[in-house]
Amino acid sequence: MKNKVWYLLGLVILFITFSQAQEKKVIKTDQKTINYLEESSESFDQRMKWWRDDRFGMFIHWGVYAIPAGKYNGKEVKGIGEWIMKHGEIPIIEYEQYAKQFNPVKFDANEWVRILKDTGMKYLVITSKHHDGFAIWDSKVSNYDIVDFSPYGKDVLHALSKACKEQGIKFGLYHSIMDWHHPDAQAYSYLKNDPKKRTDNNEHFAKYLENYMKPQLKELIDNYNPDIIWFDGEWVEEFTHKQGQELYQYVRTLNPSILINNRVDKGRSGMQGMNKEDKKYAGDFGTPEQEILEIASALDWESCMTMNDTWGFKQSDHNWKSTKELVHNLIDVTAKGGNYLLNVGPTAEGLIPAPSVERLKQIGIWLNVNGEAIYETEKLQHNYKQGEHIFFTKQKGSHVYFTIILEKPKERLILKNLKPKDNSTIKLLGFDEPLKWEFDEEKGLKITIPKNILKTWNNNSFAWVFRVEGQEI
Ligand code: H79
Repeated sequence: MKNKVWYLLGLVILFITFSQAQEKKVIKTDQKTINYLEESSESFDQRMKWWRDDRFGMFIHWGVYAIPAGKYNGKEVKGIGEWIMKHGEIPIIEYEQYAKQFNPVKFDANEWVRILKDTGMKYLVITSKHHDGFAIWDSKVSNYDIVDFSPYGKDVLHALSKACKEQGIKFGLYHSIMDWHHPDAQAYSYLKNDPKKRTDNNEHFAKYLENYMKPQLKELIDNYNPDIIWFDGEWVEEFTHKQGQELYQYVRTLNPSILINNRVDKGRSGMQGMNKEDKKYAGDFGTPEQEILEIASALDWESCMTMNDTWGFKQSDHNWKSTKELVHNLIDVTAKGGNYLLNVGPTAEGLIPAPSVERLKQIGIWLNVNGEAIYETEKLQHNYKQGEHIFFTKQKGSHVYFTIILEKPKERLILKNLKPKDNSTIKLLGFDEPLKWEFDEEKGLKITIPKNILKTWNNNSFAWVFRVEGQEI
């Protein structure tokens, strides 16, 4: 009897060892055969296609910081809301008390995705983990998450990824490399000026990457199948260029079709967000933050921006941009070949603030009429702009051009760079009436706008789009 038990046990051990060896072998060969850092331009173009076509996405910064909402110990803390832990110098143990209160009972994933869709946005990027280290999904790697640590007890990312998939919206995750909560990752944030500062920060940080961040990313990719991983906080000094490249490789190995921003590596030059040119850095697109590139770029880029002055909800921030400014930004970005990722910071209860909802609704009304000039467009070969208030885009792979004017026009609009096809019709989107036009090699294209149409320009016009079939000159 005893012998039999030993024999069986031996078999089990042999089997486990064998299957583990097999598993390792598979992972190794995969990593050897595909170097994702050296992708052909065809494969890159194919992977980027949906993102380039979609143009407009919603950024969501949501986490524990929505509870203090900018105030600590009754005092207003300066700066962006999601940085309150750092700017308010809140000790970890105190910040954890906020996490213990996080109970967003009004959160409704379908409602958020409905708002996003009605705005005309096509993809979502939400903070799975911001710099404060708190996870808004049910992580098995840590207890510091919304299910294990907070009264709410429900997995927000599960609900949101499901709602997005059901409603045809691409789903992305923002994930911070910097982490103010994990003991192995804190050197930059808390111990920097400490006389007892660790001298082995790099080793600790490497452990945090291997044993914590990567397993969490694997969970996220396995469970929620995100289309984008949007890294941030890559500037911490312990994080290296080599680790960045490995991280890129790691994520693509888990899902080859995923898109990854350039903050996965150390290439970003300041808030302008495009890569420095001295090395080859990992990452699929540049990330200008709170700004729009001055001129078009041949590289892919996405401008992320707040609607007021904070990413995470802050009670006292009422400095909202006007809808007109937001629509103009979307046009400016699109004409320069970029994407626009516009942020909302929901409250601790789980609601998108009313001033954001109002603006999103208005943007949606504009896009409903004029979206043709934004989605699936490309930038013009020569001029994306004429003067300060006229922008151009072009329907991909066709001869249809869009002239977008940001201010009320006069009765005649003169364009220097477009030659319409003979006998073609020029229309103003939203109006049925074909417009009179004349073309002269020297003077350019002259479009006449009837008075009855001109009269309809009002505060909610934001911008008008002329559809011209022809060619660039
Ligand atoms: O998540 C939002 C913000 O919390 C986060 N990024 C957006 C998307 C953010 N973190 N920090 N900041 C914004 C401002 C920090 C800028 C700096 Fe730097 C970090 C200055 C020096 C280190 C930017 C990155 C300039 C150089 C590296």
